[in-house]
Amino acid sequence: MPHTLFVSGASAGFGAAIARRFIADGHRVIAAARRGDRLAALGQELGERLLPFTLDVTDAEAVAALPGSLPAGWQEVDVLVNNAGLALGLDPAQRAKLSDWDQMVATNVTGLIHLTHAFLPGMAARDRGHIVNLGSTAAHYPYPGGHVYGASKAFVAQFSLNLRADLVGTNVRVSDLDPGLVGGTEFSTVRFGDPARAAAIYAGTTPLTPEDIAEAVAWVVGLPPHFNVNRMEIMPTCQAPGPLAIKRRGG
Ligand code: NDP
Ligand code: 8X3
Repeated sequence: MPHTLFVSGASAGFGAAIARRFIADGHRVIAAARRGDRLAALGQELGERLLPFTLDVTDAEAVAALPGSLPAGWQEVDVLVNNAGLALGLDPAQRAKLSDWDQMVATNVTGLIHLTHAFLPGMAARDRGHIVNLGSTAAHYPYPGGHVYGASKAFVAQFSLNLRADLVGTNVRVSDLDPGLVGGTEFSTVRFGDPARAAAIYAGTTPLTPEDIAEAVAWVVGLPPHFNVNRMEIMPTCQAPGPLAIKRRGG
């Protein structure tokens, strides 16, 4: 049966790839992000089963108006993909900008819980639905400069499991998808504000792609209703968790 998905952060990267994949698989997608022109272009490309929806997930009022602010026929969302998110900066915590920390929390944590709060009651009432949250390996493996970004994704991982604790006994599923290095998105350009520095992150690697992430989401969502993926961690083969840091005297 075709699903109606709400994908946050669909104007670029993973979100656009997830929209393309689910439209190709016969579903309908509400594509949300701040850049309406990008969403309109995606709508032109993918046709009437894609609904462009301009939304800033940090706008609490606009998010609280959902799903009632969606057009008739689009309000019963089966799958919420909480994908909108960002990292800002890679300086050590003691040199980080407080405004960057605030924006990461507002988007990755508050935006995600507000969207969940808007759509979850309908899913529970219909006893059908799936929330797929985009976390990160940064939730589980600390790295220098990861501070609030990693912590925000740790929140996503734990929130996902806690939602499962409340939803057990219903047919509403929750999955936390935690990717490592993924190229072909705006993520590092947003993080550094410098395309050359962003490109250097992927130099000499074969990272995962946005289409790989869409494949993972399509698999998790396409599983039979009795099968819930709580958490899925994925990395490119060229990446692995590293050793703990040891600072040696004189080093
Ligand atoms: P991109 O920067 O390519 O895309 C991020 C998307 O989020 C854009 O569509 C952007 O759209 C949207 N967005 C950002 N802020 C807001 C906001 N306030 N309201 C609505 N939409 C917003 O990043 P990726 O596709 O790489 O990342 C997607 C998700 O996956 C993020 O949560 C990221 O943390 C996570 N992730 C990324 C990894 C990677 O290596 N790339 C690895 C692991 C996880 P717009 O600017 O138009 O609003
Ligand atoms: C994105 C992956 O390693 O840049 O979540 O934190 S990483």
